[in-house]
Amino acid sequence: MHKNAKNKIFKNISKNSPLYSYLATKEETGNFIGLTPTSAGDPDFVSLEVDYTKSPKVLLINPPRDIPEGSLKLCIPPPSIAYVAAYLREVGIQVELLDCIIEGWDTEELVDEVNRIHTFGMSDEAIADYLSESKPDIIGLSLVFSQDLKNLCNVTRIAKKVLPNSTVIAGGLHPSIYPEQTFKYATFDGERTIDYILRGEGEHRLAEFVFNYMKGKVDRSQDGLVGYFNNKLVKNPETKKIQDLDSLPLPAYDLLPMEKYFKINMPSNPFHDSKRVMDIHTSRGCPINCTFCSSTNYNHSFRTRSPAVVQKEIQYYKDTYGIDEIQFADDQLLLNTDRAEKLFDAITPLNIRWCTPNGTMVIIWKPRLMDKAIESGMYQVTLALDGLTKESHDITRKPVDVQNVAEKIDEFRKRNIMVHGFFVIGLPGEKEETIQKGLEWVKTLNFTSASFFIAQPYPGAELYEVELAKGNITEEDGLRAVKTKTFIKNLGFSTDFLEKTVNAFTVDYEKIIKARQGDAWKARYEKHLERLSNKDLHLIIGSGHRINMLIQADKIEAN
Ligand code: B12
Ligand code: SF4
Repeated sequence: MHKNAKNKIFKNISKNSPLYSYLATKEETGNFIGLTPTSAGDPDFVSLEVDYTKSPKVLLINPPRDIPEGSLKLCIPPPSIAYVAAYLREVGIQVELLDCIIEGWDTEELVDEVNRIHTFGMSDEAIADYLSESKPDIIGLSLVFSQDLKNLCNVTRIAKKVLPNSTVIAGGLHPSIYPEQTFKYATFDGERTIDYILRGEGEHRLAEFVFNYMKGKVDRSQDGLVGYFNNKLVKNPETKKIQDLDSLPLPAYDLLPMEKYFKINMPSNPFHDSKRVMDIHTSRGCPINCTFCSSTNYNHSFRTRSPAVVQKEIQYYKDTYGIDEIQFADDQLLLNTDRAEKLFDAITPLNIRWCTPNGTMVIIWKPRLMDKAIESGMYQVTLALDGLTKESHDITRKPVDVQNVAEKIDEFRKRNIMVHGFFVIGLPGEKEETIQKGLEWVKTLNFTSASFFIAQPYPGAELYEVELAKGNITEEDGLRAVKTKTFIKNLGFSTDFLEKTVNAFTVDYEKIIKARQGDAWKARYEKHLERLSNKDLHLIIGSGHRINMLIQADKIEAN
């Protein structure tokens, strides 16, 4: 076990689990430049049967997505492949991007009748046509959500069929932590359709891989590389993280059809305030260790970009794309308060609106930080309480000062800021009475909107590993896109109670908010409700009864 690993692995994670071995072997410190060898020991080159006399073309793909019926089809230019592409391009590698979601926006298919799950994005034929036209030598696929593992593997299947000599590489959180499972799902008729997995941040690793490829070889001991050699799995730990995030070029969004995203206009917070919106990441990582979160295990060490560089990035998007809003997608935008204040000071002159669709921690917000944030353009904040009571926070390890929550919300509301609440309900160890008590308390809070998530075991999270080890879930449960049900057995309270209570409360709370806000509610959502109801835009998947809560709340009054 690596010397730093002990602090991060909680004793409840089984020693036999992939997450344990992933955490035990990785170190999150150190810097490296992709062009120098990153092998843990000496490089161990293996010959590749490729034509390395020409410069290879790399195609990076964001696969189609699964979502439950009635959900809003959120869609941003994918930062994962755009970041990796920018670095490849900077070091002179020919690279192209394909976002199957935006390119197949209107293509939807019901893939799970029981759970009413739909896949949207390019059809198999469209992907095959694209590949045979583009003819990349190396195809890199990105998996952001575990629930899309099958979609990623379907693309690798098509890739190997159309271009059998291409080299196929997968990356992202899920393949990094669960490489064996990823290879298993990508095996069709006994043939593996993924050649390698590159664990962790892909910028430097993929560049190094391509440079070796150009010499006709692969380094079997490359940092984070996983692959089969002579039919034996070689699984190298990911021991390096990029410390100097400022050294990375801006995501290569110019390789994506940006106007299509602006036209669809469904970013992370789809109820935005402005017309042209982009997501932005000012940091990576989160050390908080909430039990239900996979992100903290994948990127544990918190690293930041400097305020001046973020300011330049926003200015660039303003000049290039005419954006008028940004949405911060950091896991931990505010962890370092001093830096957050400097960031807000830096963006104040840009005259831009902004919000935090991702949760921020309630305990961090103090009046001075609020004022600086608001002065710099914040119009909405998301407070991630996640648990409903002190007992639930003890279970999740989320630090929340429950007694101050109401006051913090009121402080924001006094300043005319919209406040969204995040709640995760139904964790093993919670009780019916505490859930009910907690929801009664939520009714007293002055949120302007809230999301109530039924706790899901996301692969990479401690919750997933613990429940899997106990036999309360299966691996398949971690790959479902279902959000309105729980698949965790032996919760200690009735599943029926949980699902009915949470799903009904979601709509009830929206009604409470709507009644409280009166005309302001309508004024805020009118344009969005109108847009969502336009079927030609395909902004909501399917047409079932589990439609978005806002629309339900709106319909209830109309009826
Ligand atoms: C922004 C975000 C969203 C946004 C949009 C995401 C999008 N891309 O469309 C929105 C708000 C829509 C969203 C929604 C949800 N999200 Co979310 N989201 C994120 C977040 C914060 C950032 C993702 C991101 O863009 N990162 C930035 C890029 C640069 O990082 P990256 O993707 O990891 O890519 C790097 C490496 O992984 C690697 N890499 C990636 N791809 C490839 C490919 C190759 C070939 C190589 C070599 C390398 C490589 O290199 C990249 C650059 O270094 C992540 C947490 C996180 N920090 O990653 C959660 C996260 C992905 N979300 C998560 C979840 C659970 C959800 C929801 C299910 C929540 C809910 N209950 O509704 C929904 C589901 C949405 C859906 N499927 O419809 C989980 C997923 C867990 C899992 N195991 O599946 C995460 C990890 C958060 C968590 N708490 O654990 N999300
Ligand atoms: S839920 Fe948020 S605070 Fe908790 S570990 Fe994940 S990113 Fe950090």
